[in-house]
Amino acid sequence: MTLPPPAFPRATGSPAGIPPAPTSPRAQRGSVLIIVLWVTFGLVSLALYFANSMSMELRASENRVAAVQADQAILGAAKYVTNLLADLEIPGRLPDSWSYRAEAVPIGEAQFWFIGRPETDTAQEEPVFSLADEGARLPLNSATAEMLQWLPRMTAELAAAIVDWRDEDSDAGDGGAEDETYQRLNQPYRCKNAPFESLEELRLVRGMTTEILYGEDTNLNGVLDSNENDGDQSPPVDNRDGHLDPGLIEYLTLWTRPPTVDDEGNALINVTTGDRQQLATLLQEKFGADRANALLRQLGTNTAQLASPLQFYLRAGFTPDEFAQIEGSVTAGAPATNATVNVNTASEAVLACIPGIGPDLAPNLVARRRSNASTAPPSLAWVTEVLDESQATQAGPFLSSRTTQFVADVAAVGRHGRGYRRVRFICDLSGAAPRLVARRDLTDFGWSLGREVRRSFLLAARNR
Ligand SMILES: [Ca+2]
Ligand SMILES: [Ca+2]
Ligand SMILES: [Ca+2]
Ligand SMILES: [Ca+2]
Repeated sequence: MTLPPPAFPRATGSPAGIPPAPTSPRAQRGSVLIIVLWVTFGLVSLALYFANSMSMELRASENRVAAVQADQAILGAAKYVTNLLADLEIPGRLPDSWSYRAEAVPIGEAQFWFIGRPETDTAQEEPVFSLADEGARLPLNSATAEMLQWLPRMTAELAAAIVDWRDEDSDAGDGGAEDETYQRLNQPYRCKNAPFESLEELRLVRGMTTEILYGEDTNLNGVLDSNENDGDQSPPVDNRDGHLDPGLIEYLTLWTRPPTVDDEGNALINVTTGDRQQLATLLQEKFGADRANALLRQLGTNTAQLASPLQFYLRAGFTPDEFAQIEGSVTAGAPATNATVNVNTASEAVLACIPGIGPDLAPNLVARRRSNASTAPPSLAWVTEVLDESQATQAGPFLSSRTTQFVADVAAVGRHGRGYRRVRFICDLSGAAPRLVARRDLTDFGWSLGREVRRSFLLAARNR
């Protein structure tokens, strides 16, 4: 019996009946190496991926921590301001900038700054660090259309529309806008017919644009940042003239209130409607009986037409020094409903809006104020060196010499200059104790601390 030939197992991929070449140990080791390399490569990629996402997470949480630190610094700054303003050396006047800390003030690992306003030069590129005077601004809820018209970027129609927005009636002023206009819009809404509650509300008024409201100063720091002087290379579109042309928001306020008490907390004496005996006592205490009698004689008994302390000054014939001593104790006219502008701090653009001053006399007033320099206590009397009697009488009801509302525009950063935050507070001193009456978060308006501060953080980061 013959045996059949041995059958070779058929290997997949081998031609039938041909045995596969035996794999050498070296080839096997090569394959394993490649597999191991791939696995290692995969593991390393995964590790790198997770490391990267962890480092991103770490950085994000560091930023969050820094932001919390900055928020805390802002709260600290608010406390600092209320304490500082509770004890003003010269009531009604912003404390001198050397008497408090306004720049890179440390609170733990965070720091804060007060963003102020430059005295004059609007071509300045680095911010001024100080508190600011809200009384330097024009009161939006009481300024007439004729006054508003003189503001930069304003038109007669827009001024009329602003007044229509806040007045109770629905009769449109000349070129203004009431319900009828707003109801015709694609997305209609009602005219408010009530006072403004925020300056941003102006964006609802017919004719208002973001350019008119914010102007070139898009980060609202009062100085010319590089993007605000490069034409249309980066927002905003600006005229590249090397000067800051701010928007309306820079000149307006909702927060000024005339004081009702003097520096000691006593009610003011109204020289128009108040008790004459009270006035006589005040004058006798300050200047003695003889001088008091002379002043009262000159004033006369018919005071019903006195509309302002400035008119009182002119009528009674005080010397400027005398008047400065009693100014903080008197008021005049109807119970003050109109908020006034501080003539000792207001800009030329704001003074130009005041009746009796206007754009012609505003530069003279500012020039005279600068040459007079420090007058302590602050006074109105010097205004009559520039305005004649009729101009001063016209301007008087709109002017004050002191302020009881100050601005703390606080910008803060946390650890390593991260977590930028900014909040603008209004501190009101018109009552018995300082009160924060308004708070506006300005973080979204972007970096406001200028190039120098940013550079110092970059340098510090490089040296870490
Ligand atoms: Ca109206
Ligand atoms: Ca700016
Ligand atoms: Ca620009
Ligand atoms: Ca400009």
